[in-house]
Amino acid sequence: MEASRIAQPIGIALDRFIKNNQDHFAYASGELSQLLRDIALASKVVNREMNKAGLIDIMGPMGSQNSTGEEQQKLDVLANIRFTRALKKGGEVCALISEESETFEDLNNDGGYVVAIDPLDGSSNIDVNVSVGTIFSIYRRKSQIGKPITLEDVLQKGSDQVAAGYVLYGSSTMLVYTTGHGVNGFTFEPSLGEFFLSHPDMRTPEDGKIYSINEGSSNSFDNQVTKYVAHCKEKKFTARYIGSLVADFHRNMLKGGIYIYPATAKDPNGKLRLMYECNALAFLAEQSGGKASNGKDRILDIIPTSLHQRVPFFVGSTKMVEKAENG
Ligand code: AHM
Ligand code: MG
Repeated sequence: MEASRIAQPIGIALDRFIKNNQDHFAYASGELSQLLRDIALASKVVNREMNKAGLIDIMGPMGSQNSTGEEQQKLDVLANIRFTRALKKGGEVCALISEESETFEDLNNDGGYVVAIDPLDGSSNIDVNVSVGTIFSIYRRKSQIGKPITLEDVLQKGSDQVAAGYVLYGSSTMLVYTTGHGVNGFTFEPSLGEFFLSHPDMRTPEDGKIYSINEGSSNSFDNQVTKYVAHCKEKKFTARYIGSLVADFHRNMLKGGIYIYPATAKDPNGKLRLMYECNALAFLAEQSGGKASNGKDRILDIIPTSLHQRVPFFVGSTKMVEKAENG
């Protein structure tokens, strides 16, 4: 379901873009704008840490302390701390769901938003200098401001998202997000410390020729997925699997393709998490003209039953996802 799309000139700074488009938000109080800025700020800090990743061993082993006396952390833990801190200080978020925490965290009871985040997805790729990402979903809280957080606040379905996006720490760092009016991508300019609009109104091609799936598990794919992979080979599609969801998704959105993480013997419900991996990317996929499902049903319609619930994930070009769904 696409609403009106935002049109802005290439090169506009993220802050200005957010400000210019504030009246597109359902509740244009400025809080959601501030929240997006907080996420952008934290991502710049994480980006800085990421760029030093290979140097950490040189500068001091894990377990040692840095100059400000903090323990040196693995980057996914560190990213979680950075985002949590930024959202807590910002004040707009009442509850934070994170891949890194078993239960949700109460941040500010006066906040009107709930955030679900995977602070650093694909973090096993950092050691080998491969792109990783941050994925986030933003919801309005359902309970009254100031009252205790309820399960209804934290277990909202994907179609309730008011904004979602990702940061891709790749050959350049990009922030890509939607507020339900199309998808826009911003590239980080390190010397200025600012994101600039580089990919306005991103569109997923309706069809594509790239398929991304971990074929190492092909012995345990069900018939539907086995058949679809055979179809991709028959058509001589290109296989591309980085093993870093944000990077695979980003490439497919730009070039046309499908990403599948199906149910496998090891992960009977798939590996990926509904609340902070699939919902955000499903929202972005739909907003850019693509499609996302669990192989049968629309991801955004799934009513979550737990914070860390897993789902099989099929996302990308509409025609490819439809073909994969129909076997
Ligand atoms: P993570 O959240 O533990 O980093 O796992 C998610 C990652 C995705 O980025 C990636 O697409 C997938 O796991 C790869 O899994 P596999 O190695 O099983 O193919
Ligand atoms: Mg993850």
